[in-house]
Amino acid sequence: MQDRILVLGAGGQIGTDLVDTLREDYGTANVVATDLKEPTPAQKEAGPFEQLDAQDGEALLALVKKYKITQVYHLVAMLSATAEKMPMRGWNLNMDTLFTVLELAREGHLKKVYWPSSIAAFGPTTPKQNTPQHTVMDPGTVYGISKLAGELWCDYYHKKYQVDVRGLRYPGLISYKAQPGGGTTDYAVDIFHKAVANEEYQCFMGAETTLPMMYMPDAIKATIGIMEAPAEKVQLRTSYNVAAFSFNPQELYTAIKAQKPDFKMSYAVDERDAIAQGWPQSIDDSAARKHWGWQPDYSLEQMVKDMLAQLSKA
Ligand code: AKB
Repeated sequence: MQDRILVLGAGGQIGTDLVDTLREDYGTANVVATDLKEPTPAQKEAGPFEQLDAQDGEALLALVKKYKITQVYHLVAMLSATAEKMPMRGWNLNMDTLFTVLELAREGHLKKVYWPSSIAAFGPTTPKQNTPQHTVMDPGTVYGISKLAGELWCDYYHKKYQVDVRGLRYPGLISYKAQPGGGTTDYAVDIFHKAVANEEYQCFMGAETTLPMMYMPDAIKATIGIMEAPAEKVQLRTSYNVAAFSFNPQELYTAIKAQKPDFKMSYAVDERDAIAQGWPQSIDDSAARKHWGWQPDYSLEQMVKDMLAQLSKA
């Protein structure tokens, strides 16, 4: 049977790229994009799009039936920085939407579910270098707590109800098609927009605050990779560590400046730096590599060159 896919949060940073790639792989008509926001003319033209509040379980079930959906990629989330400003709303959104989708799968409406975790599921006493797959997890943000709890619920639904749910702990993601919204790692995208506009960038992250990061093509490759892996290879149903490279703002600035020598950056560090201080600096993703063959394609230098080239075209 042809898989039919529904993407929740399709207008977000990951969703925008993911929908394009899924449509290339599965055919436009087989990938339904949904988002809380009204579709743009481009989204309407690109393929099936439905406006949906992912917290509305009945509306979601109606779409699953209407389009005979077999897989859901659940990308709805309130990210770390925003959720710190409205903790209960962040918690409710992140958890309610996950339960809605897990329940649909438990009831037999879905064959497979994708749900993303994050490096935010780790915390201040987690080993910061080469953070292992299995280690101390003591997240210090509402977003991180929701990701850790979500991972455990995914594992529970898999063990107890045989729900085929798969997930990744994303590092900071860098992309040119859509802006991130409300994350701690957003500076690593904002900086490119300023560089291409020939404007100075004021960085909210401390110069030496190192975080694991990944270019979006690799994040999409990992996401579709784990979803297409044979079920027996996906041995962990919490979420897998995945990694590409790590840098701090000063190192990213140096890499951009090598391409754009006039680019200038200053610092106005805010509370997002403290969030980042509680996260890993580099990630051990050997379990993902061993179990289902993950490996990234882009280095920091390749990502910087491609970001500048893509944004300059726009
Ligand atoms: C954030 O900064 O909140 C996200 C994440 C690392 O999950 N980009």
